[in-house]
Amino acid sequence: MPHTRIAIVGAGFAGLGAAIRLRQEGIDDFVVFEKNGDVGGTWWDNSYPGCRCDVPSHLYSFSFALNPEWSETYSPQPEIWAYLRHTAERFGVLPHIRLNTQVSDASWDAAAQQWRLETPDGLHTADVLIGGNGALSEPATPDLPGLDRFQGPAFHSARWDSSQELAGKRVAVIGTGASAIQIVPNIQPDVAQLHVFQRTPPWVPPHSGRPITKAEHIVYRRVPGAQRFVRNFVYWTREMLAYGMTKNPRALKLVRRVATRHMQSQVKDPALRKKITPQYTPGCKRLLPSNDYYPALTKENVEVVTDGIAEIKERSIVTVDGTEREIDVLVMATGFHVTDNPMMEHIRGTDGRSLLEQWRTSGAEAYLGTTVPNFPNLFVLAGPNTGIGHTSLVFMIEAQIDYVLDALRTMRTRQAATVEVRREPFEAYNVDVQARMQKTVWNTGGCASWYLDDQGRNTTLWPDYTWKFRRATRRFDPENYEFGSPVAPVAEPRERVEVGS
Ligand code: N01
Repeated sequence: MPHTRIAIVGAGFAGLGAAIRLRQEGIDDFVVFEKNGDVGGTWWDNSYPGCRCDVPSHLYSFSFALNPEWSETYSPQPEIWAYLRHTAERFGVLPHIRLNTQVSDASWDAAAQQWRLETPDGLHTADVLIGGNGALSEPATPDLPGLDRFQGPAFHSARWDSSQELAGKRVAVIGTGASAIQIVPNIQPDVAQLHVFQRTPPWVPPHSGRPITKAEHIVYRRVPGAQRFVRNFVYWTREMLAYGMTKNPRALKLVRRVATRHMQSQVKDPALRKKITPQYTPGCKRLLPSNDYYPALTKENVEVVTDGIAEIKERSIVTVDGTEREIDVLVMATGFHVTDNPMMEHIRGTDGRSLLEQWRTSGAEAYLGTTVPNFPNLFVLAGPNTGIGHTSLVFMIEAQIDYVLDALRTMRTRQAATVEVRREPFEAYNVDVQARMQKTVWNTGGCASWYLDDQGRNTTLWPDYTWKFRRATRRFDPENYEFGSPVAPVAEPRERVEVGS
């Protein structure tokens, strides 16, 4: 059976970042399993019109691979994907990656002290498992009566069907989240009619994105430290938002004022304004900066529908007020399975129970978002309570990767075969996270969001400044872990996988 010291699941920012940093540590005995046909994770999955990051690129990139060539301050998806592909190549991790290889199950084998991974190529074992499969990887399609009866093209925003010509068509977009507000202005000029089905309006402040000038490119290429200076500046200005979101939601009044003025300047029709004015504190759901979303809603071929959807028919959508709208194409910009990510069901720990089963009553919990009792040698990247609503997730992922590398070093120096977080620090940590969460805008802002699980518990976001997470993960803390000694040598020699160059 093929065996590596480490197996990584996913080749997005998290999995690639881990792979690169392992190589930099001189560790080559690892493999990355990626379900898609190429690297990039969410930046491979999402290719809908107008897809771009809403965090500035200087910050939304690896600290060890700044890119002086970003064309805009907020990069479009093709550029972010190309950056990830190029970075994977540049740091020599491509030979480690098995594309089109979905890990369908991962179980801890207590006797062998290994993870057993089921892949389409058969079983693979690894001493250590790093989960980089991402929170926004499983599209959620709405549970609408009659959806399967629809006769025209219907697809999720993260599975955009570019073979479908939208020009001249009647299109429905369900949802008004981060994906929808980028799709709507980008398809509006081409389609005959656009029905935007809104359940909850977003707060939309002005967008500050702009092209990066030639002069800036020259400076970034030639002046060491210039881009890092801008990155730090962006980081600290973004961190100021964390004060309002996590400490004092009243401070978000300014955001409310700016976003309200933005809407008033772009939307003149009072009836439309009324429909799209949110009734919750800004930041409770993700803030969605845009300069072209509101103008698109005011166009003659666009209708914002706020009546709930009662039924989908072969060629139409019927709302609860009985109105039937004929459509040709249905776009579901309806988000992802985050707190109910199906992968949780397929990772099994010491007692054979899955993460889903372990988390059923408590909700998703990990120590520093990374390690879980009963799941030895498992490190989850972008795990529970590591998401953020105001800055770059790459910052959090890199902090976790440093922590994992230090854990691996500690295992080596202690000659430990296993490492598992102790229950007391794990519980104390999660009590503290939830206590801090009570003050945040996500819990007090009066909205429902994908940040909360079905018990209303926020298991997704980090409830503080991100530098505090960085500080907490800077060094591995062996006192909070149990270490296991190696078992007796395995009788049969194991087949080693040749990976890496
Ligand atoms: O998904 P969402 P998303 N009937 O869950 C609605 C990242 N991201 O793909 O608000 C009718 O935010 C739902 O309504 P409601 C970013 O982290 C980043 O847009 O629940 N409507 C909502 O309007 C983001 O937060 C970028 O009432 C239904 C929408 O669908 C995350 O991905 C770009 C419905 C879903 O919004 C997810 O964003 C894109 C139903 N049955 C994504 N079910 C950038 O960096 C759901 N909705 C720019």
